[in-house]
Amino acid sequence: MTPLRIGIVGYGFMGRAHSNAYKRLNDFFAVQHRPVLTAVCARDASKAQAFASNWGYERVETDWRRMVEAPDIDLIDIASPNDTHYEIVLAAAKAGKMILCEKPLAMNVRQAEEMTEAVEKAGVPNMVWFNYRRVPAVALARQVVDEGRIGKPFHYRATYLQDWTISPDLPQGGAALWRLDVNVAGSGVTGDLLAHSIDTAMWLNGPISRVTALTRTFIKERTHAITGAVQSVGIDDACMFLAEFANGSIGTFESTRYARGRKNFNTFELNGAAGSVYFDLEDPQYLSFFEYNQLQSGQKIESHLAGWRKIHVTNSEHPWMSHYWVPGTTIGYEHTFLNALADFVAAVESGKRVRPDFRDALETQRVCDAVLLSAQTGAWVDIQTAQAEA
Ligand code: SOE
Repeated sequence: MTPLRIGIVGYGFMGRAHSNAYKRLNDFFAVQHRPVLTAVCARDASKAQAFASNWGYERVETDWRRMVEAPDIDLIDIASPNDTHYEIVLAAAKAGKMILCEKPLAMNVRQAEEMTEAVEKAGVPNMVWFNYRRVPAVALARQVVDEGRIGKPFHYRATYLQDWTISPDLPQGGAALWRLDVNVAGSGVTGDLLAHSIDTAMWLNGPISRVTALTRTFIKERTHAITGAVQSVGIDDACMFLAEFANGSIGTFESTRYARGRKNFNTFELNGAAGSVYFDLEDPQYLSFFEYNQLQSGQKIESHLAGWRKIHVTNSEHPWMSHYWVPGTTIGYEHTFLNALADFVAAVESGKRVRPDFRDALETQRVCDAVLLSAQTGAWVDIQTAQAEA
């Protein structure tokens, strides 16, 4: 087997999720590469060392440039805060490394364009960790769409709700709460949560052509965890937007971190002339599907038995499930990263394009930026470029 020597930047929640995928890849997927946990990089050497010891990384680096240039690293994985992605990607592409990057790809479209150009010019395999595409039920929704079972689409409806920032006492900034600091995160729920919803939406229903948005910052000032000063809050705590898709359907997107009781409530529904699909990440083993397919005298009608079916997406025929347990048994959140990694490595081996790559993530970034601009101006904003073909 060929070693795939990993250098990861960041040891937080995503550093753990990705590391778990590297460790389990060969247990479940018959690929030719074997990930080697070579280095973890972070500014805090002792925390990085604790992470390295726990997950089995061979060494610790405190300067990402050294790690990017190290000859014994094949792949750079960026699991650090959003404001670090740009520089690391440009350097890693220049060094000819494969690159996996956390979402959102960049702080803004300008950065995302440069990053996409850099990886394409360097010809390095790249992928962005929009992991929810790799929930088997979400991938089954895509299959249902591809099979023409939704028919002409009319509506797309997405929500992504959490509740962990409601307390005004929560500081902003620092290792744990950088998502609240606009200088580090770039935006609030738009880049952090709606980027997921937009990626899924465009994957299922095609490009978004224009948007109009409303954002709200409920708590205007928070103490900064690093400076200790009370500073104004620059992120969007909540965002709602309307979208028009290029295929003529219309969509609503809603996200907040102030929906009391909602922890990671990521849902979508797509309604077409022939059928509908509905998914809820808090019930992730299921895809709900309504099919308008009862035939009577050659005509489609709704019979007395028509209704939503809740498909338990755990059969071997379902995406990725044959790699795990027996039908009826479930997999979890961590497997979405494992599935993504397996697809990435298989694509490296076959020379095929893996999705979502930087070009896909750039299109998502265009929508995020358009949403934020629309929220500022109150106007509809067109999304300028065409989405790469799926
Ligand atoms: C935010 O709370 C967060 O951790 C996001 O950053 C992740 O992308 C999402 O999957 C779960 O929620």
